[in-house]
Amino acid sequence: MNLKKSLLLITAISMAFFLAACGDDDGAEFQWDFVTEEVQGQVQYEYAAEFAERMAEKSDGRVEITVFEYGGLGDGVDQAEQLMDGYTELAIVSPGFTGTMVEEAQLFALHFLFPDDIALTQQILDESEALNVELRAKYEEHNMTPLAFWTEGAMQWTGSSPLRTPDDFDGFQMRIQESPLISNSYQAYGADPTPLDWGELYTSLQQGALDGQENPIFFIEDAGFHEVQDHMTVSNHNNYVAMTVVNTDFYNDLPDDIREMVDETVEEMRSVGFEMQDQMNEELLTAIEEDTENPTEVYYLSEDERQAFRELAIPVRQFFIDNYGEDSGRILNMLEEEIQAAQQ
Ligand code: 6CS
Repeated sequence: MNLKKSLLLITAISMAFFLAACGDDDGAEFQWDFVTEEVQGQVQYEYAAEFAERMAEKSDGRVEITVFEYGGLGDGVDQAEQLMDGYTELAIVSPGFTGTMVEEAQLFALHFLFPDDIALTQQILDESEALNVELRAKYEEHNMTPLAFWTEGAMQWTGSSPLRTPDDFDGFQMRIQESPLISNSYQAYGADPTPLDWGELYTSLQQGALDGQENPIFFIEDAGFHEVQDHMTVSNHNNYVAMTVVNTDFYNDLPDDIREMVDETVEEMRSVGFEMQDQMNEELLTAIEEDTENPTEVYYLSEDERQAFRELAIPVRQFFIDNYGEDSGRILNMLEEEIQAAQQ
């Protein structure tokens, strides 16, 4: 992190503490910060806001949660680090941003791993022992406890040029989240991946510094990326997985009744979060298709076209096992077996 960013971060954290201290007057016994990587109207923020409301109600006002939009507390990596260090209590974290801390969590960067059926994917995320026991333990080594893994939708590509075959990625300047395995996944297609904070992405695409990016449809529309990209490819090459994460010490130190309320709310939010992303992804696909002011050609890859990408993506799994974390092979194999069983 550079000096300017560090100063901004310190100011933002001090402000948060100051506001929390001011809040003591209203009597809430527990005052927590819930940080998200998105802004109002987007899935993560709306999930956290709903979570906060439910906790306030359930606890009769004993728990007050302040929800933070993306932006005030640094980038995705900074936010994960603040949670790990206990500056914040709860966060929605994209595993991509923890790739250098929990190497095994990079498995979410593997393309064509989860089923195309998004409801089945959510069921796997809910029930997987590989994720909810094994990977959770890896995060807990870093003082972060993922309480839920949940989908924000299938990921699609946007580009300044059409993206239909691996050849179209040759030399393509692809924006990625800061995660080594996401980079490997795009290098396998011949692209030139560049990590960048999403806050700077619109301008980079607009100015042509980057050629394209990947995200779920709701995010592409809401962040306006389609306005500065002529093409969108419905590739369903991966699933955008987010995690509801708590600081481990904070969570373990909670009184039993309050911890049970947190767990109960996490359970309730599984279907609420799923519905939120489902509705937003559907509505905003229509919005992109009907936006005549900023026309974007929407292309649906055929199964044969997807197969050409899948063939290049499969060897990345071995690369992941060989290079990222001592338990990556064991956890990935376990997850692949769970996926297979769920599909039968
Ligand atoms: O592309 C990104 O970096 C952002 N995309 C989503 C769907 N949520 C937050 C994340 O930082």
